[in-house]
Amino acid sequence: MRRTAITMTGAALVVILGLGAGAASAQCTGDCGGDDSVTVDEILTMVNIALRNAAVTACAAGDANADGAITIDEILTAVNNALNGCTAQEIRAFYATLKARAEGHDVEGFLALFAKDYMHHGSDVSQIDIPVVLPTIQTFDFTITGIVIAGDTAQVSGTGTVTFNNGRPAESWAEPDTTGDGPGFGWLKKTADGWRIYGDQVRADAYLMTGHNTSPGDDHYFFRARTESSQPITSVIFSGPGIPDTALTPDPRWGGFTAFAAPSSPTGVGTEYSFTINFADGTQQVLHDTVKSWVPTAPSITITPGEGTATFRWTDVSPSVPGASYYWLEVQDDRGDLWQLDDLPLTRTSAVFNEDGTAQGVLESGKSYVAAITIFDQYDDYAYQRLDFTMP
Ligand SMILES: [Ca+2]
Ligand SMILES: [Ca+2]
Repeated sequence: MRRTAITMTGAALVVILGLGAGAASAQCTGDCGGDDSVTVDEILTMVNIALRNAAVTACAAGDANADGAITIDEILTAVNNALNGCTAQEIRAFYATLKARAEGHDVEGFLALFAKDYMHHGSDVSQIDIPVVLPTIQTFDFTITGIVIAGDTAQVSGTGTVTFNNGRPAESWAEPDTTGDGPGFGWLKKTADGWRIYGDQVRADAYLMTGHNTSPGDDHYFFRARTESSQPITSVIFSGPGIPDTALTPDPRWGGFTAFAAPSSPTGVGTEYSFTINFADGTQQVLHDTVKSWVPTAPSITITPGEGTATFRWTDVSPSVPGASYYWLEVQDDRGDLWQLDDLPLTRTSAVFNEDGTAQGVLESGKSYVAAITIFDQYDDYAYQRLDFTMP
């Protein structure tokens, strides 16, 4: 309707005088009066200026690039603001600033665009590695497809794409990012300093993986529940169908909190489990994750010990594992991890102890060890087989 009004302006040119240059302080193109909204009257004023029926001082806020003239693109921006509100323009400008600071490798300036109480899936701003990643950014683009404003917060949907100057493949992501993988650029909050990245305010990341132990004589399915957070946590309870409520405990190997729980039988894909997280400050959040897959089978492993080394061979079961992603070989002694090969391609079916020189010890004659081969799928759900072996 407001667009129609503009096409009629030729018949209704009204010069509105007396709106001072003070309105130029408004960020909103076309908001001649500085009240944070653009009205049809204000657009008519801009049209009059463009037709030279009025001085640009009649609507300094319409002259977005301050060149003393009002052009069609400035009128179109004002129309957009009339339709979508001035806040949308502020938010678009915010992402332009984000892009400029990212591509300018301005670490301090980029960090300043995060709210002080930013929190996204358990990560605060110190945990998203901006000082490390920003200098490697070539281009940073964010295409906005929608803005929903609620009070002093905004939920922005769109797509971000980043390219890198160090050969790392380009990355794209969608906002709102509900997976927790991204930094939560789609959640904004208006602070005294302007719009800032706020994150989803979820104070922990909680996720459920499924496991399947296929070791001889010990074939069973289980859940591996994990939480991670930048916030101190006092306790986490994992609960849902088929398992007793299970307390997570601090995970010395991977950090965060972990628990294993075995259902009597695998629950269906999509079954929801909850994580009741009690934070040290007395607050609580309940997060959820669902069963995404069960890996039906693990490779069979055979071990051929030799003089100070061992050869591990396994069957490639990836054709019978939907979304199979990679293998992982681990060797442990009685103290724990001795050697591991991570993220092995599915074409690999053998390895020789310490072929990459990363073992934390040697295989000693007469001692017993454990080897495990694990296959992971696209969700990091997994199945493994373990075997003991004794060195000759
Ligand atoms: Ca106005
Ligand atoms: Ca202009």
